[in-house]
Amino acid sequence: MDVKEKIKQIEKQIEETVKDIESSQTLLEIKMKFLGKTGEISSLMKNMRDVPPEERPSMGKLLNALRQWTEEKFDKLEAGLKSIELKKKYAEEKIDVTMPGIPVPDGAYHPNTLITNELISIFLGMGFEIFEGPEIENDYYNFTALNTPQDHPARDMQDTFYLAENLLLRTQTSAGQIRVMETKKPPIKILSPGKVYRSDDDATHSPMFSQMEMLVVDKGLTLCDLQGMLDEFVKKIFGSDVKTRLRPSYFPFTEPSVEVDVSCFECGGKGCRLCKGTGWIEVGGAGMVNRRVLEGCNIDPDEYTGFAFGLGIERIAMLKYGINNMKLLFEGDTRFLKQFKG
Ligand code: FA5
Repeated sequence: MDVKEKIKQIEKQIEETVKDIESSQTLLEIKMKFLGKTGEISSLMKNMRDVPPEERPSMGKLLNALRQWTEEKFDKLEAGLKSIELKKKYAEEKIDVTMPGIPVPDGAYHPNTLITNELISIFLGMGFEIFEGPEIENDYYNFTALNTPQDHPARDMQDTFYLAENLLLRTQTSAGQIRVMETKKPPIKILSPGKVYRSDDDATHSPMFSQMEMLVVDKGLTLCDLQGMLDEFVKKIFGSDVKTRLRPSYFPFTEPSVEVDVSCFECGGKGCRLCKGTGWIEVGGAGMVNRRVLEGCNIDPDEYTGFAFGLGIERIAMLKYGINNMKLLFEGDTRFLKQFKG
């Protein structure tokens, strides 16, 4: 067919196809049919090779004019359609600011987080710094440097998860005491929260739980300073009427060692179900840092003394919020968790 004829035909075809077009997407598809790499106009241009050389300039002119005409036509149509589509989109997306909102339920802090934050704020207020040790520890920091050598019977007090011969999941945040004393010289005032692991599982014990450790090393510290600090912290967390009591105990890394009891805040010390009739509730272990531990960290025990205290966060949360099963703290049941608003 004669090229001029073909051009006319294409123009007519374009006019007809775009006549009723309503979407810019369809327009784009049609545009490709004519102007795309394999489109009709491009094919015509490729056929120029077959046109005799003397006719090429005039033919080229005609084809360029067709191309330009087509491009302008599609551009114009596209602009018009896009503007209609945008208006339609805006109309559909119109926001009625008078409509009632969709309520987003309030989140709640986990009881462990509440207790941890409370403890941190109490101890930061007393001038403590925070230290976080690793959860995967080696035997040295978790036991040996804490005066608990390989064959020490106290290793049986904490059923340990071993990862390799010398590598374990720490059983106590006390491991952090050594890491701190190795690198920092007294005066030391450290608070160390974190997860610990033991092969232990019942209503009041979990294989993974959280502890919070306090360590103070300075000149002239005595057990009275420990009791003074405990009194202060216990009153802040459980109430101003609550008293503390130190009971003799044993930990290899403290000497003397004590168990820390608080007077039952439920019955005021008269005896109830919570304190099992004793009037006292145990909250953690403590003591004066054993001089062998200080020596191992190159701190002179004749110049410095220290005290340490370790408690279980879940245990404090259970006491404070009256939770009777530790499992509730790990199950993630939102019916339970949403009761705790911080
Ligand atoms: C210790 O872990 C010592 N490191 C504490 C310490 C620190 C003593 C500094 C002296 C100086 P104990 O094994 O008693 O002590 O654990 C401390 C607290 O962790 C307990 O009072 C209890 O509240 C909590 N606890 C122990 N085992 C579990 C468990 N399986 N699940 C939940 N809480 C636990």
